[in-house]
Amino acid sequence: MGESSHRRLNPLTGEWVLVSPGRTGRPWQGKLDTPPAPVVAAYDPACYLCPGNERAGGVRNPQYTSTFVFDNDFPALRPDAPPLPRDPNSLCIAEAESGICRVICFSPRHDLSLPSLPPEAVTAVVQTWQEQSSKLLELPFIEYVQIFENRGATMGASNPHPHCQIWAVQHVPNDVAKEERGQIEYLEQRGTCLLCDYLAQERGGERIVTENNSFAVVVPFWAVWPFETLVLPKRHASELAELTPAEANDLGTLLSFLTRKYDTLFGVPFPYSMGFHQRPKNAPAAPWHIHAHFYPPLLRSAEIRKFMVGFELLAQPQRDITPEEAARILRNL
Ligand code: H2U
Ligand code: ZN
Repeated sequence: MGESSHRRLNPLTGEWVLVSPGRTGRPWQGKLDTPPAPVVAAYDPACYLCPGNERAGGVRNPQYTSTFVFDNDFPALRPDAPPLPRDPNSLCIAEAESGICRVICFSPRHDLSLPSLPPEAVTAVVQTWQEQSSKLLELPFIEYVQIFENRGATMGASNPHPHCQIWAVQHVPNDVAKEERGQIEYLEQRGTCLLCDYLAQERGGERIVTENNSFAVVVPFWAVWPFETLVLPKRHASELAELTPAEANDLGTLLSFLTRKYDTLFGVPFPYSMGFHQRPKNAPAAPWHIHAHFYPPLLRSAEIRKFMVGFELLAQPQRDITPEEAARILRNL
């Protein structure tokens, strides 16, 4: 494919990304982000998430020693959204959406994050994701559980204390529905799982970043963000709760390793949004292959980020550095 502009298809979503490798040398006189000051204190008396402190809603956190889960004090969704009237002739269509929003503190330590926590503490985070996910899916009004982490102020994280969020929702969200369609269509056409086949095709290839016994990390052929990665279990599993203790441990170790690579890349705590896509409650297991997406915005340094604006916002995503080049850089760190 070389240096010429081309577009690549994301078979999960059916959407195209424009790849323009010739553009990376262009000058930059635009916005420079100032790298965040490093977090040094293991405990911050002013932090809403540290053990023993009072949260913004007035509730006091316990003296937790591992992970700690609480209901978001400012939830985007509540369990009891009242039904809305529907006019079949109107183009203004709305539906009630119930849900539950929670926050998971990864650790009592204010100054650590996925890359600096001991790998076994990251495994404890994975186990908490598993427990929360299965508990929330048991609720009759919950159809899908989205776990995600916004890391860094540039990604909108409101607090440096290591944490992630869970939004459990009544309806399957857009991106998950798109990926579900892609996976179901592939299974119907080929009789096999899309992501099992994709991983088999990538194994040992130039887009693999790292792997262990149960998981592999790849910069997908269709990646949009400069250093985007896809984390895949090697065996077919469709939800977090299905992972065995050994697999949860392998996932913890892998996330710890991958996030350390990210932090090494530009010598700063690497900002990203990451999260898992897993089978919605009433979806079939055969096409659904659980995976995590890491979407980091940084492009060329701690200061220069990719903006999804202009053509990207109005027409189609575009990237400069090729996925193969990004994978090579990450692999060699
Ligand atoms: P983010 O950093 O990704 O925004 O997540 C922090 C969440 O924590 C955010 O959704 C919640 C915010 O509503 N929060 C509380 O529930 N209680 C607090 O005291 C502070 C923040
Ligand atoms: Zn804290």
